[in-house]
Amino acid sequence: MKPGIEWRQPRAAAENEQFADDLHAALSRTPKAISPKYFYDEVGSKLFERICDLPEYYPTRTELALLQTHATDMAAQMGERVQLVEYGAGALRKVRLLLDALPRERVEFVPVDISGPHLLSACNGLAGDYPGLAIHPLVADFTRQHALPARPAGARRVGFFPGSSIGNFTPAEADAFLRLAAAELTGGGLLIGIDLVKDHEVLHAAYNDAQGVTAAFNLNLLERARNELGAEFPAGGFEHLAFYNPAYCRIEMHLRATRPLALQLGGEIYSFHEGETLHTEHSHKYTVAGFQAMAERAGFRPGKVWTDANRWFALLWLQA
Ligand code: AVI
Repeated sequence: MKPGIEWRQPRAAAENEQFADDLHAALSRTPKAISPKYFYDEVGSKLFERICDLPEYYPTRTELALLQTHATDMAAQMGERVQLVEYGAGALRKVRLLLDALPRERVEFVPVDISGPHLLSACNGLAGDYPGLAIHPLVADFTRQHALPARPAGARRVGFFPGSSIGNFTPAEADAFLRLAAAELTGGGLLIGIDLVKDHEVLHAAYNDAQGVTAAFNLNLLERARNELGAEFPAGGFEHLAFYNPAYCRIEMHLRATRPLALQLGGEIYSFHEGETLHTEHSHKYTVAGFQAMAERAGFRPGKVWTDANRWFALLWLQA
């Protein structure tokens, strides 16, 4: 680990138990459904990075372009002295554009992520490229209560939640996250990326890429269950399914049984009929006005909005 990074301990064993409990619960309910947070082990995080570079997956490059063009304006909303908390930090690629626009000696950076090894390697890379930057990584599920380091004297606490990761929450989870963020960012604000409602063909292609990287990302959830929890199921028993559901303005990802089969987990047997699915993710698409109304109900005051010429993606400043 590089000097200057204060490391907070991961809780790996507890996380594994949680995965087993959640998978049992997921397979017991009708329809079967699990939280997408279990995509992101080390393999899953790397597959997600590959998704971000796919030609069909427009959100990452569109958001990066918005950050490149408007980082100075975004940084100006944040203030002079900032404790910058990135929720679900991942590869720490986008935050660099913000950090470049903020005075380094007056920023403390707190990346929060559930995947410890991935966060550690991303922080080491960042520390090498930004000498002198105070970095305090925190391994945690940021949707639950977590203990952020105290705010440095005179600093505003500002959240950064890019990538439209909020789209992966249910509306109730999104509301709960926004309320939690509004409370812990009081006096500061939140810069958040959201994916906008658009042509269904564009959306369908983004989640059904020609190289099959999204399929591998989805199927990795069951590979984790096999490797980490000893789950047993037939090879080729599940396939990737992703489609746009206009009733809920969301892409849905599922793992679909290719034939009638049994999945064994910790002494329990869960049967799937042919075509039955385990729902693994939804990815909500918003309108700017709809999202701002939700943020306002949670305690934010909507501010500036930056969007691309196609209006495919937006970054929103929300005052807390
Ligand atoms: C992380 N999240 C915003 C991605 C999305 O687009 O919903 C996850 C993803 N799933 C499939 N491709 C990308």
